[in-house]
Amino acid sequence: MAKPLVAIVMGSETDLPTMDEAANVLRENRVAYELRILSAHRSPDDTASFAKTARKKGFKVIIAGAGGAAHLAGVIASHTTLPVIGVPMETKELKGIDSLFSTVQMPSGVPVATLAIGRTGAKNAGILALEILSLGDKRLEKKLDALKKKLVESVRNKNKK
Ligand code: RP5
Repeated sequence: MAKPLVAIVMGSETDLPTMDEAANVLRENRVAYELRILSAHRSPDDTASFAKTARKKGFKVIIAGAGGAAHLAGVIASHTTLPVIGVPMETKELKGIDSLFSTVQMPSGVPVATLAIGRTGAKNAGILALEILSLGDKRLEKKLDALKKKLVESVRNKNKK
């Protein structure tokens, strides 16, 4: 089994159906990843220790999804220099606006690359992770080129009906 390059972390197992979108992209492109439940509020010490050791363990990118007062991606980014991609979960009460604002509004010096709310953001997080990894990986560069072509075709095909 290849060493995981991407860590997909989430605040709760209730985030898993959304974060699976990121995992699917990585699996389809044969990139090894690790899934983990870590909470900035419920298990703060475990979250910090994961973030502090992630680079040494060989991870290249961290995708962090959380909802509500969504501090997971930001807390992780505060403890690592790896790129952190944030995915705001959709929430029942505020439709994910709460998650979006608390993930995206990071202070100067601590970036989190925050994507769209919910499944779209999770899928794009998987693709963005591939793009980061492709900087040093020709196989992934080709896969991403193919993905772009597929997108173009899918729009063109709509006009052929
Ligand atoms: C956050 O609180 C999690 O990321 C989740 O989106 C939200 C609700 O968690 P549960 O109460 O469903 O475990 O920490």
